[in-house]
Amino acid sequence: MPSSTKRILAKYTPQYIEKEVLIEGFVQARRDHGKLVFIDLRDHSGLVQVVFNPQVSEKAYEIASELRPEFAVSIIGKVNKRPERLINPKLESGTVELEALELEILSKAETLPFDMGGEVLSLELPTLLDFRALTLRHGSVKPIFIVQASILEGFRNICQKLDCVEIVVPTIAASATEGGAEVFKVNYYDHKAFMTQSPQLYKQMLVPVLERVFTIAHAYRAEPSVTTRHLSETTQMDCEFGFVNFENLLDLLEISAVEMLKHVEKNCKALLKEFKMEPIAFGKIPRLTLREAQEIIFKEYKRDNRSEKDLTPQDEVDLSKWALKKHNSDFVTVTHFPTSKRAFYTMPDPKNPEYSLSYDLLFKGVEILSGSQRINDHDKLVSAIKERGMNPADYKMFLMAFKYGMPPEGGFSFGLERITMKLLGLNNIREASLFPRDMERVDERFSRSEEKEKVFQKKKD
Ligand code: AMO
Repeated sequence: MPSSTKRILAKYTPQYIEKEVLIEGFVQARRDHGKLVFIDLRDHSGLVQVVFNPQVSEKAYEIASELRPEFAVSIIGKVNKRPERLINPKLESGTVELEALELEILSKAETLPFDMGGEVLSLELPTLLDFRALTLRHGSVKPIFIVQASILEGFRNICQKLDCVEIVVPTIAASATEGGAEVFKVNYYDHKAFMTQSPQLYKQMLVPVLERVFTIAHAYRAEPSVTTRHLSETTQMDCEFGFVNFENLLDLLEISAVEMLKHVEKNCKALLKEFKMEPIAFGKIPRLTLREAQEIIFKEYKRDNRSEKDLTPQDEVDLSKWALKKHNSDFVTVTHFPTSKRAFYTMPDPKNPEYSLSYDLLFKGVEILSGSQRINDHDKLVSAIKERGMNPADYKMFLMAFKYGMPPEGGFSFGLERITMKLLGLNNIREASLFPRDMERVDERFSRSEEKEKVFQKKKD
């Protein structure tokens, strides 16, 4: 191939009618019509049809007979207008086809383990994940991560508008960041260390430094069960603000959620349509205390969970239905969870310390965010650590920040994969993670003895 020719993308081919162009990409499908060979060529912009005609180039036609799905190729060809009846309205390049003059195979591919050519990939989830390096290429899977990139961009944009500085924090820590048993221990040069359950402690330590911070961080949770909403490694989008009160925090979290998702709706219109999702309902977000939420569940859905310490997954689904019906909102904010159920750094409500100045944001039936006003008094924080049976010595660095002046502060954390899942109507959070980690897999599925398999199946949702 002449290296001087500039590559153009499939979707721009209609701008080059009657011109010679170079395109590069993968063979999506090949159709052999005897005298002619057709391929759909896929690059990161989309598809374009290429025709190999021996009358035009004997050599290219001959090489084309070798082509199979997922071969990477480089083609020089002439862009021809398609006759009216052959226009494909589903393709951006559907008004043209490329008549191949030269063809070079850049990389061959083995025979695929299943058909990747159709519009949908009808595979069971384990197979979809077992062949992740391949299935991610499919036209029904790849867009999930384009939308996910837009969520991240929307989050960054709103954080910058809110004057937050982006920080990068460690994922190896001296203590369990959230407490509890769901923590992976690391053998760190024969010292005790943990994978961070969240960026929590680090973002708080940065408040006296930068006042407003945000981070996109990996969080590791040794989840003891398998559900459709939990991963063992997840991506959290966190904010932390100094000099704020509880009301400010509720406003900030709601603005962040709305702005972030409006950004996605604006920038991924066509992709969201492909997932057949209704536009997001952005009515005024209702705010309920946990107890008020449980009253609604009792009255409207006849389940009496009024003394429970948290919402059940079904409560989250029903509350979201209620918020949509009554407030035209796909979001609902729930506040004041019992202090004993929240992490040690959560501020108890001074009016009733049994409950805390905490909140969750539900979106389309699932909690996508959690956070709180924090305890910013050093001694109270030490007491809260002790009350939970933990050792303040394990939090030495964290506590140092509080010893030397910490303003009233608070923040929140969004779960990236949960938002992606709900936004696109996916059934399982694993579909919203490029390489999901859970009890049964790190890249590859673990093999288990029959006995272990039985125990494992019991832990499934
Ligand atoms: P929390 O533990 O509620 O709070 O996590 C915040 C958000 O992260 C997502 N999330 C998960 N997603 C998938 N799999 C998991 N195992 C998982 N765990 C959490 C959820 C959840 O709402 N430090 C606090 C936040 C704060 O107070 O600022 C925290 O981590 O969407």
